[in-house]
Amino acid sequence: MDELGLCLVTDRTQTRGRDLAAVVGECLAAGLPAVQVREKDLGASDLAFLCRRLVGPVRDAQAMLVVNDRVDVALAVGADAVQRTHTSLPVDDIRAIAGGRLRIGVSVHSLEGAVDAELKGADWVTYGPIYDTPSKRPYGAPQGLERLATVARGLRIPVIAIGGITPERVKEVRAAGARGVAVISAILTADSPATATRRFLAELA
Ligand code: TZP
Repeated sequence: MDELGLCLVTDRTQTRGRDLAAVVGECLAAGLPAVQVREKDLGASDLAFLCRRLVGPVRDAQAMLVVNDRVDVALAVGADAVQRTHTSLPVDDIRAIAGGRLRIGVSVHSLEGAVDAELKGADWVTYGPIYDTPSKRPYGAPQGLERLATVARGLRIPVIAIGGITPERVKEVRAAGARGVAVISAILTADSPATATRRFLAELA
């Protein structure tokens, strides 16, 4: 599976009390190709501790480890990539710090943001929310499939769709031009995160 095909984005508050590292391990064993550690409330030390619990299983599965926002933590734990958000260091600074040691994903919410990220040297953009999703309601209406298609057409780098993605929606977001999908709740809150992962992978195949 293409490592950009399916990325589990973490939120340890959504695991229904299960240990996040155990849930991620189960998903990796099911074939998950990428994990983005996104725990906004953790400081650098706790974030690095969590990432280090995940590095071994991620490596064993030959998957990709992405750290949200923190280029320092990404480098310290030997991650593969950093995911830039609108409050992160600019792509130029990330590149200056990380050199060729990290790939850079950029979270964007508009065509302009996506084009700018590509120009600055992003390796991919994550665009969304495509569908309604509770955590993003305060920021307005979802982007929808048509805008996703416009962004995908306007870029050369891969576009990853995020926000309200379920296995049932994979085919239409791919048809709109997304290279892959990034998912929180449809995997983390599932009765069986491994089964949910397999359902995504089957739709992506
Ligand atoms: N960025 C855009 S939507 C979103 C993020 C982090 C939340 C995605 O969560 P879910 O549960 O997969 O809709």
